[in-house]
Amino acid sequence: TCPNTTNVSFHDYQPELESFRHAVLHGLAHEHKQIPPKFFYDERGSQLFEAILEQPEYYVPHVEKQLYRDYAPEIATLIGAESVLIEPGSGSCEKVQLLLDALRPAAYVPMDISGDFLRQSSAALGETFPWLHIHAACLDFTRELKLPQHVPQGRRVVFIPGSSLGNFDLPEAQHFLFHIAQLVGKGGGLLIGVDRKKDKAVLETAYNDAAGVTADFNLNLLVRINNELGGNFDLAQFAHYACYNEAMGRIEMHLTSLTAQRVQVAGKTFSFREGERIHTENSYKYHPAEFIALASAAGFTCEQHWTDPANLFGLYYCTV
Ligand code: AVJ
Repeated sequence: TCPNTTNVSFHDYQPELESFRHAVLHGLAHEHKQIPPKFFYDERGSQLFEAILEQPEYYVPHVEKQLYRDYAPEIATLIGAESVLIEPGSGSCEKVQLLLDALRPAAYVPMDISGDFLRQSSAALGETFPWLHIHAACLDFTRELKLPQHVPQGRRVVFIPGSSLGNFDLPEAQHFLFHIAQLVGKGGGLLIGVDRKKDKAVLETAYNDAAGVTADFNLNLLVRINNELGGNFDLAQFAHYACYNEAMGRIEMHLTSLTAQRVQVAGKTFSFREGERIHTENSYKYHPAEFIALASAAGFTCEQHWTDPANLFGLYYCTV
């Protein structure tokens, strides 16, 4: 069969790829060694992340998808038909599919930094939903949020599922929400899924799955450094470590050096003490009242929020 993708347009804003080399050399030279989480997502890392989403302990996608199944009609009533639905970091466009039939937007604007992935997922979505007008935008949404030309008029609603906001610290998160408020304008909306604060054991289990997929995902960063930057990390000498920092309200992921050792990266030498860690990710959790306060500081009013029976995850609809 010949795929009909005439309902899909693609706009390449050629996102500037921040240098992995610079981030690693800079991050490892720091007294508190760190590498930003966005560098997890090379091809293997993206595959491992998809596998994390399948782990039973990582409740986030399971609970969130059920919220969309349960509340799609109510969400659609709040948003109204003929909206322009914008999804920064759309990835596989999986979750939006649970809303499209109820929502019937005038257009869907998936945004992703990975051009090939965006092309594939928007073409596939266009086949599943032949009535949907898709305007895909390849860009780095942490740097710029812009809509392609020829996107129709209509209430603009930004959709951020998956608790992606959790990777930002508070000032960054407020800044990001403020930019979204500007993009959607008066009358515009934000539909956002945000993980909640909860029992430490539940959180720590979610980031320490029994199959070890999250550990592989974390350690893949060292594989990537070895392959792309001529590194010589010995993977057997580092261990995945994830813990809930209750004072900061965040899951932290680290890679712990199991011995005192030296490692070469791009011709430079870095030494590790036994037990020294590389901080690779923060995942902030929010009580509903905390998220609502953050959103209102950025110019949003929370119109409605939903949670699952176990109070694990929060879904919010906010307007400007
Ligand atoms: C994609 C940032 C929402 O923090 O829960 C999952 C990433 N890391 N397991 C999260 C992640 C380890 C995820 N976010």
